[in-house]
Amino acid sequence: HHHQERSAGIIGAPFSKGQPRGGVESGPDLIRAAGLLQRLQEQGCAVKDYGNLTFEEVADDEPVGRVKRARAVGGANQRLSEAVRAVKKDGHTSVMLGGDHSLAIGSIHGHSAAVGELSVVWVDAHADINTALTSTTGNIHGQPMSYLLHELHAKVPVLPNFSWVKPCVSAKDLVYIGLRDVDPGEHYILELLGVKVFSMSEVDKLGVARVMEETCDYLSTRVKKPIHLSFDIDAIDPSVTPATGTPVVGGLTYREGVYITEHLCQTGLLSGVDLVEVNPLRGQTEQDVQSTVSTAVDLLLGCFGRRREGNHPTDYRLPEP
Ligand code: HAR
Ligand code: MN
Ligand code: MN
Ligand code: MN
Repeated sequence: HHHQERSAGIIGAPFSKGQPRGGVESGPDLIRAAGLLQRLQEQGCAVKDYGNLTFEEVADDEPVGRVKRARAVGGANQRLSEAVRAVKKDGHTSVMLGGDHSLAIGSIHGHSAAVGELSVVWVDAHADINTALTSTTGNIHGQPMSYLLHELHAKVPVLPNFSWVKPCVSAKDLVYIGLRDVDPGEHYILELLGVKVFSMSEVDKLGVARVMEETCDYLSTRVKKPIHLSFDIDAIDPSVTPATGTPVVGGLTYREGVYITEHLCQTGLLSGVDLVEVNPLRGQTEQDVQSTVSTAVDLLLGCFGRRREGNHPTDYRLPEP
């Protein structure tokens, strides 16, 4: 059946300073150029494009301890948080096109500021839960969840331009899917907080259908909170989505990725989505970039009611001869 009741509010966040590789700031325009808006509309989804955010240049963004570009990342996320909050106030499901995964700080913060407590489904090869002090790289795209979790508040220093960030997610409301490259400090934190994790081992063991059933059972045991899906394209196997900054072998298949989005869509609770870490400069060939971008589009279509069995409008009429 038809889903005109769905509406997507799209925010481009062309930002790359949460990690060292240029190119990921082109993600939003590439995903749009691949036809995201038209294809969403064709499947009966209302779409409003809020355009791309612009970010201030920060002079003298010196490392804070090991953490790189804290001021730029803090400022960009503050702007993004306001933008996501506005999209939610307008009544849309927010869609944040990254950009690197540090942007989840502002996206989830703004989503929660608008609708209250969230469930977060984080689909990624990485846990992105390093604190500023456990991170060995200093890249903030490996840290966003640490700024958002109530339980880590006392372990996280306040970086310059981060004083606006207030933790807004509880560890019990977070589920990871697809992990296969987790740092020792991150593994310790996940165990300490008892976070629900479906690593690639669990995907292998249970299959994606059971992983999604268990994910939704787990998240809905108490009250049903709006779901924020933060999808890092590197969750998918690099044979399918090679154009990304930190590819890790052994990832989700295209079909498993799409299944995750279809299942979350069918809960009716999907309220905010991030699609991050598409980096055309990391592809070896044009085909690498094509495959990565078109997978990103298909994942987003799955979030808004696309079914592989096919769709038709509720008012569809067979032509009479
Ligand atoms: N865990 C490593 C770090 O903290 C690597 C993070 C990698 N990158 C991402 N995030 N794409 O999902 O830097
Ligand atoms: Mn339906
Ligand atoms: Mn990530
Ligand atoms: Mn990742």
